[in-house]
Amino acid sequence: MNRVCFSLLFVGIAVASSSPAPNRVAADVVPVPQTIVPKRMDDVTPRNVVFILSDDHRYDAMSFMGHPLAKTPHMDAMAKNGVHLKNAFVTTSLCSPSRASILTGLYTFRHRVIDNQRAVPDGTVFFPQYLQKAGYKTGFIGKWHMGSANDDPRPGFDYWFSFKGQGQYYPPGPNYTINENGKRVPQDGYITTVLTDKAVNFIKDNADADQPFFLYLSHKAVHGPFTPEPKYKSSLADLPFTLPPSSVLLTDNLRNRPRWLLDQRNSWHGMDFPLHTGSPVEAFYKSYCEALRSVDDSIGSVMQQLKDLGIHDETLVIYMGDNGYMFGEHGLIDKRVAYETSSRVPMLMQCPEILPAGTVVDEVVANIDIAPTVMQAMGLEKPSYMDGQSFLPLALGQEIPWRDYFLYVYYWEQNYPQTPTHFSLRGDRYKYTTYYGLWDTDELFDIQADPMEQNNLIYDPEYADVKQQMQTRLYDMMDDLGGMEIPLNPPRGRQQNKRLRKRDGVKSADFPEAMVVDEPLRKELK
Ligand SMILES: [Ca+2]
Repeated sequence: MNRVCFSLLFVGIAVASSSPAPNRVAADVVPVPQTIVPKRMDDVTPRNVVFILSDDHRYDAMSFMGHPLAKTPHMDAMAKNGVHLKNAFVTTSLCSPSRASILTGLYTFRHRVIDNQRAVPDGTVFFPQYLQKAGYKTGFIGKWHMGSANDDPRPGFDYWFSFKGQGQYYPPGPNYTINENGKRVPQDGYITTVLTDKAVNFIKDNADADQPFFLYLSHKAVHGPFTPEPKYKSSLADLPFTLPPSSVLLTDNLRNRPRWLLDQRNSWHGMDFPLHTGSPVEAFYKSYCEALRSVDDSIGSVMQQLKDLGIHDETLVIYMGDNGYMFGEHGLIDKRVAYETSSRVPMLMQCPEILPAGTVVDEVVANIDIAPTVMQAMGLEKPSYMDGQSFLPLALGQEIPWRDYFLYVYYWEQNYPQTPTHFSLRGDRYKYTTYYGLWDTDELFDIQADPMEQNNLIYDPEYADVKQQMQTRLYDMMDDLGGMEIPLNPPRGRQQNKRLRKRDGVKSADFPEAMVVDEPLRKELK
């Protein structure tokens, strides 16, 4: 699957070196222009695109993946009738940063929406602005969640239906309202259904227009606290459940796991004190999968509307999650970290007119690729400043240059101090993660031999060269992409920093065995 590393920004990472190159010159980072100039592709007929995003849906929670709890017939149908991009990732596993990457085509260190607390910087360009400028009809329906101060319509959309922050599964009171094109309207019922109804109406209203449409349907579900629709509540309660093997408590650190990881187990984002409750992970997981059933129904409703209007086969539909989620993996809940279950997302695509049914794409695709992909489907060239690349050719079976290494970044949040800043590089076989600004261990995994990331190879002499190559490549890549500075923000909001005493809450984890010595290392100094 590895093809020649692709051009422009990624030229600098094509060749691995075993030691840092002091005279290396980083590739130029193309700045984001402030004028929107869409460039049409002569050889592409623009088509309608529906992009459906869900919240916190992990990559494997679909029934066709063999998941023990999820029931997702419409997602299964998308994979059967279209394309399953089975190695889909997000560049930062967190709601706002991931959404900003989808909308800008940029890495987090470039769009600078580094957490869930802050607004988008002035001057940010969202890719639907190009679509709108090209004359297409654009609609945004659902969770925006970049800036909680207001839910005013954002640039790039002809139709707008959105709410502040996370939104609500049910209206919290009689006066709760949603912003529809600048007017306050009540939320009439369960949020997934409300958003789906608006989406279906948008498609109906725009199907006969002279120009194609772009719909961005952005679900609140399945973000916690997980609230299933009444018809699905407790529908999975009786299914058997087992925690993942990586959830087993380690009472020492002979396997050289990071201290922060072992400490996080007893925290807001750990399975021993999840969200500071005593609730079992099993109950969380089942509610999550029950809420997901309504998202799956939403896909079914959109598909049915496309069929009813006779535009099903010509419309490109993309489904993805904004980040993964852990239910006991590594002793954690939640996302943020670079581990597979957190950074991987479901990605499905369907367009029977052009995409062969049952296609599986192996290449690593990401949230930064959505903007270029949608733009290509609508006959517009990708702006050169974007970090991502259209994966439409991959789905068509075309041989194109593609990334061979994937960069992941996460920036420490004062609100959730359990998870450190980290940078991670994932190739076909190895994954290297460094935790920055922390006296702790880095990690190296052979993800082919050890897909659950349990055996840290970072201290194994046999892998010293691999570690060095991955480290060099990671920093070269960040240099080329403009990621060598860490964005900072002042504290804001609550800090979830508590531990539960009865679960060893006053003790910190052991240092990794490889970092502990029994004798002085410099015996010549008395
Ligand atoms: Ca999310």
